[in-house]
Order: sequence, then structure tokens, then C-alpha cells
Amino acid sequence: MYLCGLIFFMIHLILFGPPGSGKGTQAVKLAEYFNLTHISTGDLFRYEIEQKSELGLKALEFMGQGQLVPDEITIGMLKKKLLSVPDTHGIIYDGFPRTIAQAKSLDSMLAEDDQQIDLLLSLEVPDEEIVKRILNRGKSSGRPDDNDESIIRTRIQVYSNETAVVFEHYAGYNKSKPINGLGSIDDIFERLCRCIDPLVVD
Ligand code: B4P
Repeated sequence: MYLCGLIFFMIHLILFGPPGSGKGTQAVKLAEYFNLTHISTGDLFRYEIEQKSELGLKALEFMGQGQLVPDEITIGMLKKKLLSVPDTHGIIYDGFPRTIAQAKSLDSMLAEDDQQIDLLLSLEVPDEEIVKRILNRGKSSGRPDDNDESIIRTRIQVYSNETAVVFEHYAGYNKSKPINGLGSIDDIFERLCRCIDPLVVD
């Protein structure tokens, strides 16, 4: 794949962590502050669900159960999204990659353009706080995966079984950093900014 149109000094940043750890919350703020393009696979799926597209209906089967959407669907959607990204000086990946297969395929897509993941920042939040946050969001989000505690616990389990290993994948390249995900949204934002600042070229 050729990510034509992307400029040379691009930052590729993964915002990582268990469900409800604040990835989406922080990714929006970081994208605005550092002028990065924000790609959230969760948001892309929710858009497809709203449109009642074939992809959306398929994704809903898995998301509603707290399971991951299969890799071939997710990777295909991400590739398509990357090709549609306009000129940007960086991308923040929110909720992707969530499996080793997704990580490897992202690495090869970027390598085709002589690019790579620069940093993975992992928001660390204890399970009980996650359950509390998601149930709270469920009061207004209307998301079927936010309202039922057993589905939330399944999502945490899926994270431990299938996703946590992605941290190790990038740790192997010295790219992974754990970040305390407890505290105010602004405090956590500052912690993340301190790690990203050195990557930003004026
Ligand atoms: P996502 O959309 O990625 O959502 P998430 O993991 O629930 O949430 P996030 O960590 O972004 O939390 P948020 O900031 O909203 O995934 C949803 C589903 O889509 C997955 O389960 C899966 O089925 C599917 N999917 C997505 N990507 C996939 C992939 N790559 N492969 C396969 N399947 C995929 O924060 C949560 C709540 O906490 C909010 O209410 C927020 O206000 C609150 N909060 C945030 N920070 C806080 C803080 N510091 N203190 C207190 N509360 C805080």
C-alpha cells in the first residue's frame, strides 16, 4: 500500500489501554493540541452501525457481546481509512491495534512508506475503576456494550487475553510506555504530553 500524500516527518502514535481507560477522551485532546489526525476504530465501527451498512451489522454482532471484531474486517477498514487521510503530520491510533495480527499489519503498511510506530502510550487503570467508568458512560451513551456489567467484564478479559500482548510487541522495539491513567483528565493529558513533546519537530 502506498500512503501517498503523507508528508515525510510523520508521527505515528498509538494510544493504548483497556476498555474505558480514557483512550478516546485523551485522543481527542491530543489530536487537537498536536494537530494530529485521530483514527478511532471504535468510532469507525459505530458510524458503520449507525449507517446500518453490511460492515456495521457484522461489527455489531461482536461489539454487542464485548468481543473484538474479526481482524480481517478491522484491518480492511483501517487500511481504507488510512488511504483517505489528507496531508497530515501525524496520526494518533485510538483502539487499534488490538491484536498481534493487527499490529503486524499496521507495521507492514507503514513500512511500505518507510514509516513506523514512534510510540505506544498505555493508560493503566484498575479493573474496578474501568467498570465504574463504563457503567457511568452507559447511562447516556446508548452503547449496548456499556450497560451490562458482565459484557464489560468480558471486554476486560478480552483485553487481557488478546490485546495486552500488543504492549509487549512494541516494547520489543523500545516504543511502549505505561502511563498512570488515574486522576483528572487534565493531569493525565499532561502526563501524555510530556512523552509526546520530544517527538514533535517544529
Ligand atoms: P472503543 O471505541 O475503542 O472504546 P473503549 O475501549 O470503550 O473506550 P476508551 O478507552 O476510548 O474510553 P473513553 O475515553 O471513552 O471500542 C469499543 C468496541 O469496538 C470494542 O470493545 C470492540 O468490540 C470494537 N473494536 C474497536 N476497535 C477494535 C479493533 N481494533 N479490533 C477489534 N475490535 C475493535 O472513556 C471511558 C469513560 O471514562 C468515559 O465515560 C469517560 O468520560 C470516562 N473517563 C475518561 N477519563 C477519565 C478520568 N480520568 N477519570 C474519570 N473518568 C474518565
